[in-house]
Amino acid sequence: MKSCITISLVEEARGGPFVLWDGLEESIRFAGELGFDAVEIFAPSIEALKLDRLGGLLDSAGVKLAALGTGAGWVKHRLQLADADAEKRVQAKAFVRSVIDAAGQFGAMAIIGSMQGRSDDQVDPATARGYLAEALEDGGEHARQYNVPLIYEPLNRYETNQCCTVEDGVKLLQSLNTDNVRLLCDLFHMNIEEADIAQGLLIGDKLVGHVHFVDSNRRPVGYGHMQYVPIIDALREIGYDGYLCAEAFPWPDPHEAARQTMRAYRYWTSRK
Ligand SMILES: [Mn+2]
Repeated sequence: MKSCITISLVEEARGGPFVLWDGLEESIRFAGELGFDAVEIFAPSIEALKLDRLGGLLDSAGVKLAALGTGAGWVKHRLQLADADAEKRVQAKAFVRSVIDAAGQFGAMAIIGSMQGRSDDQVDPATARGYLAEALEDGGEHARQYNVPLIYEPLNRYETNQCCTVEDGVKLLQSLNTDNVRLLCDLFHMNIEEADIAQGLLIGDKLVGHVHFVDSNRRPVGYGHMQYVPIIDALREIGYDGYLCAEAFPWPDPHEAARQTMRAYRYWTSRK
């Protein structure tokens, strides 16, 4: 299992669960200095990623790009994949494809989280789920050219009513024609929704494609009451070899949150 840390470039998301906030250059440099294998970036636009310079920044820091979030599609542009308006859904899918293209050139994955949207007065649950499935088919097949899966994240009930558990996510993925979508198992959401977090990971099995490594209160691992022994055991049991990525509040501050995440990562992955 590899280490990864989140970088946010989205000012509107201040207060959100991202660890590093010091801009692209400084955040990538700091992640490399602490020994992280990779970074996951939450950017307001493709332009903000400075794609012509990103490769050089990553190389000189010795870190890889693990993934790009698509959350700005919702946070900044109010685009979501289950919108009642067909034109908005087209725009949302195009935004996701643009993130897949940006990530793909670095061998990185795009993540569908808040862009999955939800059912509401205008879109009933089955229809919303159908719109989401359609978008995952589209994105999953689009990502194939880069030899990476598209990543879909079940969220807790306060953030979506599409899929809230790993089991529900597995059902959705199994209903698709494409086999190129994997699940993001975020321990914070799982702590709210799963009866048993380790069991949820076992249900996810080979469909687990990315992990958000965080504590019960969304602080860095070690600052809450999550029980990691069964979680790490379950990840080993399913042969998970992807990233443990810290998507956590920058508590008590970004640099200490990053250092604590690295201490916790080393502790839990070296444990016999
Ligand atoms: Mn997450």
